[in-house]
Amino acid sequence: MPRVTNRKIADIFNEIADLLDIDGDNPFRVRAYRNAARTVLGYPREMADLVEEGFDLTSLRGIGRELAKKITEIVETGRLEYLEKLRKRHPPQLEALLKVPGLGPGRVRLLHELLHINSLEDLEKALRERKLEKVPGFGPKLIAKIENGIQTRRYEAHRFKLSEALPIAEWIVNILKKTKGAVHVEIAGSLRRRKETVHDIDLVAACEAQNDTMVYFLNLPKIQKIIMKGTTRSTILLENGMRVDLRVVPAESFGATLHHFTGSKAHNIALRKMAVEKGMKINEYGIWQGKKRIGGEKEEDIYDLFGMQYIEPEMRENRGEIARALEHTLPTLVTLAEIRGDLHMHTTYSDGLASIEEMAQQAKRLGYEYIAVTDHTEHLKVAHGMDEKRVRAQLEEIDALNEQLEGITILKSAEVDILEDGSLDMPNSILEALDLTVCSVHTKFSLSRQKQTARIIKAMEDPHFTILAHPTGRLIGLREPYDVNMEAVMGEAKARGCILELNAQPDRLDLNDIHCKMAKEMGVRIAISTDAHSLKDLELMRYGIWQARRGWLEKADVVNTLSLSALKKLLRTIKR
Ligand code: DGT
Ligand code: CA
Ligand code: ZN
Repeated sequence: MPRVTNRKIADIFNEIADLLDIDGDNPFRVRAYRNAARTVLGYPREMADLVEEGFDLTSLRGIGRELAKKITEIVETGRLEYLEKLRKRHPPQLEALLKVPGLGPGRVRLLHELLHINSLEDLEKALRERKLEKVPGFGPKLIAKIENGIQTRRYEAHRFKLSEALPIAEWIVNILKKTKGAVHVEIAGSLRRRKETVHDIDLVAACEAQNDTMVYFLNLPKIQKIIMKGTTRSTILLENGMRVDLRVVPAESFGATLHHFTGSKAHNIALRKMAVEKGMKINEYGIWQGKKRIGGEKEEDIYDLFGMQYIEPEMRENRGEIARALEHTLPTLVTLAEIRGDLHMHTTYSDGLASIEEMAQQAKRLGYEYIAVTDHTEHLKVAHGMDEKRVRAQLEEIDALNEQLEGITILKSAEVDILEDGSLDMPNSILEALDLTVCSVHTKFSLSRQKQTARIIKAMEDPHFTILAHPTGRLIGLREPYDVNMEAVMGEAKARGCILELNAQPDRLDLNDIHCKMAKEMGVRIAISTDAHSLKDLELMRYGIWQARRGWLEKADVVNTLSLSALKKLLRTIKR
């Protein structure tokens, strides 16, 4: 068990204070918990150490026998039974209400008692129905503050990674497809556009009038709460906090509804405007000329209306795709089937879970022609003869495997650190023996834009530099990209023939869609790689493909669509 920090103890006490306050409990008790939280947080030593030393906690300011016992329990078990009991008595969504600006425990209690508001959704509904105005003390100023607060909260609200939402959406779609009366069930929204993060799961179903689809939807396992319930539209909240929306429509309007709820909003608005200019109307129910429906059963109907090409969902962001579709010059987006190899992966030689041979066999099963093994060299120092020996051993093993294996070729590579001064963390004697390198920044993320850019460009000047791995270093929702002049980096890559990676790990997806499009426009080639650390990870390629498609990439832009011989030829042009 990780050691309990003072921060965690203080958080627990504050949460207790909030919940007691909502209950209208004795204000002195509430204040005692808040004071205790402050004492713990401000104390220079860790409570965990004090407990271990048998220190008398009651000697601390504001800590009596009861609170001392609770601190000991938290330190020893990592939890507090009393808090868990309190939580059970309160709707889990109440905590979210407390965080809305303008709402404290007292007001949350009032809303709970008078209007039965238990969640953000309830609060939004009450705002829409103008019920708050009747609550004592809720003047127009406070209501405006709450309304704004909710808006920003909604904006910042937790978004889910594509890889978290998609499997759940696919699971639900598969269940609903089998229900009586279901004709089509499809994922819509940002999830269908394969955005790297999504706010919710939007589903659209075409059903016969008599169907079981909605009933099954409302009875899915793992529902925390039904937010809205109707015959044509319902919204549920899953236990993991994801909202899922289902719309059920007749088959004749399925295309129009699917199109509408796939978005993006900007893409839809642009098309609707064009329809109006032609004296027609597009809405979620169909395409209309006056009161007459002239299409909408299929999504293609909408694009056919303007004589334009069908636009893939990944491109529907109003970033120029409509003009290109009208000209019939849309890119032919790269597909998973076109991928012939994976150029970034780790084996048991570093922190991977599978051997080189296992990775190669798995890649072959996925239909690939080649892989590059790119174990880390972070700890490889020139002086460490042993490490160099180990790399040599790996290269020999690869030679032996290439002799022995049929239908798959293993390229010799390594993930090489780019040091702060822009040099590559590996001796030339080894670099020379590799087929390609995957070079990455793993340290000094906070260098100035100018220094970071110069560092990467300097690294590219090394004749052994092949691919820039995860070029911005971001981790979605966890770490911002480092500050770098991407245009300058791409300019250098173009000049030297270096490749930029699109790392397919769902929490990286680095490059992002905008940068992919920029690379394409600048003539810089991309390698879509999984950075796999296990056999399963090799299947993450699809996430990279989707991101590439959002960035308009075609087969010709992606180096690992090349055959082995074409790739080798390309690598020779980079290695000067
Ligand atoms: P998200 O959920 O934030 O990840 O992104 P989306 O694009 O899934 O947005 P969402 O769930 O609010 O709405 C789904 C689609 O419905 C959206 O992409 C386009 C359509 N839509 C929503 N609101 C509007 C609107 O006010 N006007 C138009 N034309 N379409 C809208
Ligand atoms: Ca959505
Ligand atoms: Zn890696």
